[in-house]
Amino acid sequence: MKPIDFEKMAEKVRNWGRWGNDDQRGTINLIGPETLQRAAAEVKSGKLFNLGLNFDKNGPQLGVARFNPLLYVVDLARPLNPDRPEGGCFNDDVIHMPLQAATQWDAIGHVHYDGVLYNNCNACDVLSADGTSAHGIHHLASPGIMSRGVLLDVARMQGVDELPVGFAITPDILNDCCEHQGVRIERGDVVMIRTGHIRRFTVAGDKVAFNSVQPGVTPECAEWIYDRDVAAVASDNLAVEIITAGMVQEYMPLPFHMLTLRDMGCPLGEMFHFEALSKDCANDGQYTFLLSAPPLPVTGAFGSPVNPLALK
Ligand code: UVW
Repeated sequence: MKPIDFEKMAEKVRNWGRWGNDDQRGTINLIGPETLQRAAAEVKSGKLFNLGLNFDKNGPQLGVARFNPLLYVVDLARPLNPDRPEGGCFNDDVIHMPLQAATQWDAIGHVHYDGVLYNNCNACDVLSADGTSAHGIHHLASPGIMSRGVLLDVARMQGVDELPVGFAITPDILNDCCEHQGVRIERGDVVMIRTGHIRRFTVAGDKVAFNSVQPGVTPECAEWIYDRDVAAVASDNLAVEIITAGMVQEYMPLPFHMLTLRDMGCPLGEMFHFEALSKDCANDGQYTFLLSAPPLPVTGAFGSPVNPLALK
């Protein structure tokens, strides 16, 4: 992406100051009582869908820094009364995991560029080895992320289980998908974009392919999100945006991350699992639902695991 195009887009979508200079919640501020009432009105049949991956050692991670969750049992069949081991017992455990290990929210402070985070916060002033004092995930956990969710099933619209790895989801494609499904994005919605890419891990079991080049949205979709006052965006791939070979050499790698998180203050949900929901939406034609996806209030963290629920 040419620097000039990026700068123009960044200026357009920048929400700094929109909710005050001390704002920590970005576009989650767009979710008010009216949005939640509209979200609740989407509940018609009582069908409930889980949109999360399990957190365990068989997760999608390959790396050393981002590794799969490790569970340790620290108390096993421990008697409440040590003199009566045949009496009541309990089991306790500890988990060691990157907050980005599987289905997760990126906090607004997850990325920055030019030394500045969302709302003009200087990175040197707020980031430390203890986390961040600005735009940490805990700010999105109170009261939490709940809204109307809208599934944009791009893979299904294209007639495939998984979009090809180089497939770029443009604003025109998002518009086509809305029209195809008969939905309109409203202020405060959480837009959930299905690429099918997660199946390369969940169905084919190919973690290398899952962590490699992949389909996703183009940077221009940040303007589309901004124009519709979307509260958050989630997808079933690794990074919401398209990942191409050699992207790290570009002027601004992960441009959609930078435009949404750093400029717009719009949280990103990654590795959401839409397969069961997608089938049901295609069957009943209802692509909108009540979404409950509260992050864990980990103070000063750059992200959080989440177990999102969609209720129709
Ligand atoms: C990076 O890889 C930097 O971010 P994410 O996990 O949000 O895709």
